[in-house]
Amino acid sequence: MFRQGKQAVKKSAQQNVVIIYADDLGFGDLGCYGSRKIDTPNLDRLCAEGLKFTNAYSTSAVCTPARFSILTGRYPFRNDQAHILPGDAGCIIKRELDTVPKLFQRAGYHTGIVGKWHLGLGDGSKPIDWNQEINLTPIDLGFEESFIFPATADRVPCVFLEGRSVVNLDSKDPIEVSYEAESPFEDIPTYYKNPELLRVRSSHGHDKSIVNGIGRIGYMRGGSKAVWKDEELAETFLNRAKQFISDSCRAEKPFFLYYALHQPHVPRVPSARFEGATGLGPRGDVIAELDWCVGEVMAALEKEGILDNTMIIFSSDNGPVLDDGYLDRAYELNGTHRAAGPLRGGKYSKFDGGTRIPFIVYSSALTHRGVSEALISQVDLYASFAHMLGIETGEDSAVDSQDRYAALIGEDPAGRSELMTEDLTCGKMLRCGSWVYLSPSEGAPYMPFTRIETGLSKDPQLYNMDYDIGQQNNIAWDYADQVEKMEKRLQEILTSESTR
Ligand code: NG6
Ligand code: CA
Repeated sequence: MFRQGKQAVKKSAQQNVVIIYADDLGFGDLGCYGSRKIDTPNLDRLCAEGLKFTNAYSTSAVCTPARFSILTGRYPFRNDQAHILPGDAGCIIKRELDTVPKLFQRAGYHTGIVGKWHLGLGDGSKPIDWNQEINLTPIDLGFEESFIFPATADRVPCVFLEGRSVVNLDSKDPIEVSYEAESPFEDIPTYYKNPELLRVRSSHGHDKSIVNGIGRIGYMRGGSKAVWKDEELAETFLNRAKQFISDSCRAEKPFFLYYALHQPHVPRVPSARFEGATGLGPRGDVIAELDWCVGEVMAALEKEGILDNTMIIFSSDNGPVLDDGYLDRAYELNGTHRAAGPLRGGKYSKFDGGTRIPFIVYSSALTHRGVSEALISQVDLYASFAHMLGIETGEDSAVDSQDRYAALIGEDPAGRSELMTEDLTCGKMLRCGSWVYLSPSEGAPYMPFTRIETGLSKDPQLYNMDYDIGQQNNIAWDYADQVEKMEKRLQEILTSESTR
């Protein structure tokens, strides 16, 4: 158990909570985090009136494990399936596991998820039949309302799921999905067979089914009425989020909404009004669109008269990547924009660019506004919300989650004493105070396709964040004692117990 700072639990007024979770948004992508190339007025407002964290981390440099942690309060290593999942994977969160939405449910909240899921669907006992009700979805894990897409915008099936069922199913046009190397469906358009259908070419992968003129990961047949239009994704999710807010208000219930945006993950297809919104091409444009979505949610809360009684937490699942598999000119048009800000590496990497992410809290419960340097992890939301809601948690719930409510509302400037993150290969990083330790691991130091430094090295690495935020000087050899101490601590965490 690493839960610390358990304080006398007192019930505070039931404020609504909205988590807005971006996909692959970097530490330097927003105006309020230093970008001069992308205007993000709505997030800048959230920041100006809220609290901006500069030492907040997700638990992983990729999506599925980070999402597993934010929803369960457990580090990804607790679940050996917590890796980037294909679109037809079974759900990796067991039905009986405690989750953040279950916590809110216990406190009498109306709970909902809108947006990207990417934690698998169905109990895994048999392959998913997309034409039937699916037996394990977010509604089995604490979300009363669920409107999601299954995996990522670049993975099939490119459909929405509401509750247990695909939206707009047509029994005459059943949906079939395959993640085999070769297409089992002869009659579908595919990347190499039908290049004339492509509106953007891939730089790596994304060369199976063509859906809406875009090469995807995996093959899909059928479901033509159910397939989403990429340029409408943002508005579809936004409208659902707004609907959930107004339904909760009509029901006169406090609510918890997990609004998982798909931007700026690839493929980056903004709606027409955001095309060309920035000079950075589609990646910049979808960040401008993302900012607009945040503004729309705030406006919806304002219209209902509940903005003051709503805590908004904005963050991202992992760091940024420019070329993540499509030739959308993100690199060529990037200019002086630094998606990871001053941090080294990006998505996938063990350097801070992989997991140190924007994190903003907006709430009338804030006792301090401006900037917080407190060290916090997304894994802490579970225990912090439990504190906020006045709910005792089971011994084995959310074993890695620490109650950092005081840090979240600006009362505690320090936060955690340590936290752990992982890279694509599950290599570990441990941060203790200003020290960042990267444990030795196999693997190439550079991912040529994405042009990202992975941080992988057979040598131990130690950086001091106080004067080397860009992780340029490995001082492991100068501080061998510190390295030894941190490696030992890492092993202690990794062998700590959890019965589930
Ligand atoms: C990679 C994909 C990348 C992205 C990532 C998952 C290729 C070549 N690359 O395998 O495009 O989908 O998986 O991203 O297919 S995440 O944000 O969901 O973790
Ligand atoms: Ca992601």
